[in-house]
Amino acid sequence: MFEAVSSQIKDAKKIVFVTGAGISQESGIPTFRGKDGYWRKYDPMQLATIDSFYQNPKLVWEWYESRRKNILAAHPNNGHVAISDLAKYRDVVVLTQNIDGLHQRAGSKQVFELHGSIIRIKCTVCDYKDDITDSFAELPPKCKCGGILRPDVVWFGEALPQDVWYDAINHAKSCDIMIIAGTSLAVSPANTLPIFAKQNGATLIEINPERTTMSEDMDLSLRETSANALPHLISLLE
Ligand code: BV8
Ligand code: ZN
Repeated sequence: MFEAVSSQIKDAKKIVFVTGAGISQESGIPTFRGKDGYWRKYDPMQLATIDSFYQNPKLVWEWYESRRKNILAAHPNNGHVAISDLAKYRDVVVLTQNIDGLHQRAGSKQVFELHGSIIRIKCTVCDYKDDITDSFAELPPKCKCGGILRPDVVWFGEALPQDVWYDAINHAKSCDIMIIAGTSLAVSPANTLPIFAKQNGATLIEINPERTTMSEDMDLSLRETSANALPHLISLLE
C-alpha cells in the first residue's frame, strides 16, 4: 500500500500533519459530522457562532462546559502518540482544527491550534486571557472588568488567529509530506492547507475511514482509522 509513496516517505525531512475531530474519535470525543457527531444533537450554527453566543451565552457555555469535561476525561490515543514519537526522528509540525489539546498532552511540541482551544478563555471586552483549570461557579463567567468571558475558540464567521494562520500556511508550503488525518475538510480556510502543500510539491497522504472532497488529490488515501494507520505509517518514517 505504501509502495506508491515509500521513497518520498523515506526521504522526507519535514512532515506537516493537518488533523481534525476524527483523530480524537478513538479517544472517545465525538466528531462533528459523523453519525455520533456532536452536531447531530445540536445545530452547529446554533452553538458555534458569535451571534448565538450573544443571544444565549449560558446555552453556549453549557455546551462548551460539557465538551470540556469530556475532553479533560479523555486521553490521547495511539494516533496522537505516534505523531508525537515521530518528532524524535523528523521535523514534525501539527496544524490542528481540534480544540481539545490532545496533541500537546501526547507530547507534540509544534502544535498550531487553528480554531483555538477549549481550555482557554478570553474576555469579550478587555484583553484578558487565561487557561481554564476547573469549572465556573456561574455561567456565563464574568471578567474582573465586568465583561462576559468566552471560550477562546474560533466560531463560524470569525477569522482564524492571524499569526497562527500565517505560520500554518508557511509550514504547509515548506513540507515534504502532508498527512491529513481525521478531517472531512469541510471547513475553510483550514481545508485549503493541502492545496498549499500540493502546490509546493509535497506528497499528500490522507488517513480517513471515509472519502473526503480531496481524496482524489491525495497521493495515498488510507481508508483506516488514525489510531491504526498512524503508528504503522510512522514506523516507516523512523
Ligand atoms: C472564516 C471551533 C472568514 C469551535 C470550528 C456559509 C455560512 C457561514 C460560514 C461559511 C459558509 N460557507 C463557508 C463558510 C466559512 C466557514 C466554513 O467553512 N463553514 C463550513 C461549515 C461550510 N468557516 C469559517 O467561518 C471560518 N472563518 O472563514 O472567517 C473571515 C475572514 C476575515 C474576517 C472575518 C471572517 C472559521 C471556521 C472555524 C469554525 N470553528 N471549531 C468548536 O470546536 O466548537 S469548526 C469545527 O469543524 C471544528 O474545529 C472541526 O475540527 C472542524 C472541521 O471538522 P472536522 O475536524 O473535519 O470534523 P468532522 O466531524 O467534519 O470530520 C471528521 C472526519 O474524521 C470525518 O471525515 C470522518 O470520516 C473522520 N473520522 C471519523 N473517525 C475517525 C476518522 N478519521 C480517522 N480516524 C477515526 N477514528
Ligand atoms: Zn475583561
